[in-house]
Amino acid sequence: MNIRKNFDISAYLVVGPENTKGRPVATIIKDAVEAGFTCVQIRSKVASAYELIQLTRQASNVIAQAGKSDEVALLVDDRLDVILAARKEGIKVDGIHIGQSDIPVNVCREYLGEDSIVGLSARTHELFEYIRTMDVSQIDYFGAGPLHETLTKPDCGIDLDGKVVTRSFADISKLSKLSPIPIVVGGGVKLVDIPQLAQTGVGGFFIVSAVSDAYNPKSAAAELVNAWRLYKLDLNGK
Ligand code: TZP
Ligand code: MG
Repeated sequence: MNIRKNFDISAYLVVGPENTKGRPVATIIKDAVEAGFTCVQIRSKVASAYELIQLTRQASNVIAQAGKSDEVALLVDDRLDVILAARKEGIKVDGIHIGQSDIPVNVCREYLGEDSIVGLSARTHELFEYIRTMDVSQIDYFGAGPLHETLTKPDCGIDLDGKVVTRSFADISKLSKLSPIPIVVGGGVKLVDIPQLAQTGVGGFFIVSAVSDAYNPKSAAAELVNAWRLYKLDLNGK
């Protein structure tokens, strides 16, 4: 089964041990997947390679236990080494998420193979440039944002003068129309943003704290998924 072909970025959880208020990462992932999240990314700037491999193993097991290994993609942020090591240990990891200062797309593609997912984030104005000038055939989706300033990643969207530049729904719609590949938007996204975000035409939303910080992550995740489905349906019905 090639998950790259029916990859769904509509409800995309990004999570690591620094985001869960001390709760196990695997439990948050289980809640999100059971609530209908369609993609999971392990992201940690503090965990060791060993811990990241363990987290990836647990995430892969949780997705398998939910019977969703063929539909919910498991990605790792930045760490090509961790993905390759995890695969060596027999863990099903579906791909990588990188930024523009990380390992280049073509290198990731070469090491991970044609069936893997490679996602790329960049600042929105850089994405416009990227779409105009670069070959996007090796990339499966773009990550864009932030929609709002976020404590989870305070430097997200920071400009040359040190100010955070957030993205309007109009910017996001424009990007979505121009992009030959799907866009997932994150950075400060909360439940109240979902109706408008769904109307921009993007492929989905990515979330850290709205799920991993929640008192009840499973019901928070379910509300997000249901809102997205509802407003997408509304859009398609019009
Ligand atoms: N990349 C861009 S913003 C962000 C990442 C990982 C964090 C988003 O976190 P939150 O808590 O959903 O604002
Ligand atoms: Mg990165």
